[in-house]
Amino acid sequence: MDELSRTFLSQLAAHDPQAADIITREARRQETTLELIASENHVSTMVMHAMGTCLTNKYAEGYPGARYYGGCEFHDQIENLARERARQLFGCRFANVQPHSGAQANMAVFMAMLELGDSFASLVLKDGGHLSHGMKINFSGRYFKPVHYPLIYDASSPRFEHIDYDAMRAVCLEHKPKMILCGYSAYPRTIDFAKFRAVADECGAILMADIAHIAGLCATGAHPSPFPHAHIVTTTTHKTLRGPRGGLIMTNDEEIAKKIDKALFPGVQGGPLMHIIASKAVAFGEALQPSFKDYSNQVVKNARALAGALAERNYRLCSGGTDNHLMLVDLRQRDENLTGADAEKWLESAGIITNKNGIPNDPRPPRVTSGLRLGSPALTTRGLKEGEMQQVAEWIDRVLGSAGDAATCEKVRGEIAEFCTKFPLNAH
Ligand code: DSN
Repeated sequence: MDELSRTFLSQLAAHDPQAADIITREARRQETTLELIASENHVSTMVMHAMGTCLTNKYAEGYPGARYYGGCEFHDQIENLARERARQLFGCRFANVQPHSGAQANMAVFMAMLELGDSFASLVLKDGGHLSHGMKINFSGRYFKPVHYPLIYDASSPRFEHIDYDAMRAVCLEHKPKMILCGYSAYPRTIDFAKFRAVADECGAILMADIAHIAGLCATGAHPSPFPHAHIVTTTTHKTLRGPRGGLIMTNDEEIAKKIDKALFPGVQGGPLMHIIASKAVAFGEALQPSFKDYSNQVVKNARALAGALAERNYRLCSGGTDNHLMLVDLRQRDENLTGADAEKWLESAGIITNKNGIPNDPRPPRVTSGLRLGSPALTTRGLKEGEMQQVAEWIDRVLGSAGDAATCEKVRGEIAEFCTKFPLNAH
């Protein structure tokens, strides 16, 4: 644990021992386990502590220079700093740093660009999409009309389980959606933003790229940028971008930027979380450093190394591998009875944190699944490299091969706790 957190927690222990104890045990959990959830990361000490500042005390509804409350001089400055750094990082003209989350960023875009009942196109949700891309009980599926484009499901195709761009075009030309969404939660391959834009132009649609998962890679060139292709880009700030939990919306179009600002506030949100915006500014500053480019490249190398090491142990990687920070493992080839739910549970008891995930055409229900989603961002932050990915794969296989045997899980847990001492958190 970093020094600042230690000092704070010892003072909190005197003030509120119950809360201090829970937070301390969570810190210990993070320190002694391997975090492989593709959407999670470990922020730096500075990003972490920028969140715990006096900026939380202020209402700053509105935008810099146009607030509804007095006393916002420094809130204007910090929000402008975050906006400027976001623009620089992604090479775009307008950034709104106020979304509390990725889902709220997406909601603001829907509100800005669509009317109730308008249609939009997105990937078949169970094949890697996100709930805010048209799930029936989400605002996006309840108040708007999603049409879905598929992956390639023909196992003989060299692009098996990649986006089917021809089918995407056909779906869009048939339904003429007002907006096309690309960007996913469990898609391990490069997204061809130019192809999406060509289809958007052909059918007169707006192209929205939700780069929540790959934002850090896009910012550093480890994945192609959605700009200039997408009209609107949304993201979270806490995944590969390694910032505080939050959202961000960007565009190059001034008219769209105005609509989005209005839709987010007062349309979707009230007071912005200014302490989080301060932390976003710090995180974007870190992401502008050359070392963040090295980090992002290593994230991709580590994912590839882990995927390769699992394939050697007879696990099938959906789509055949990965181009980014995540992989989707079809567990059935290793053991046809192995489910994602069991794998997640057994691995957690061994100190390996993952999430079960449906695979394309998964015959099992979402609470069971045949797949496991694994990602490299958090392990890369700790300093693990390709060599260590072999060891991680070996532990995963040992636990799953033992069917969660308690003695095996306990032994692996001990080995991992010992291993973790060599890769401390908050070393960056
Ligand atoms: N819940 C996130 C994920 O795990 O991918 C998406 O928002």
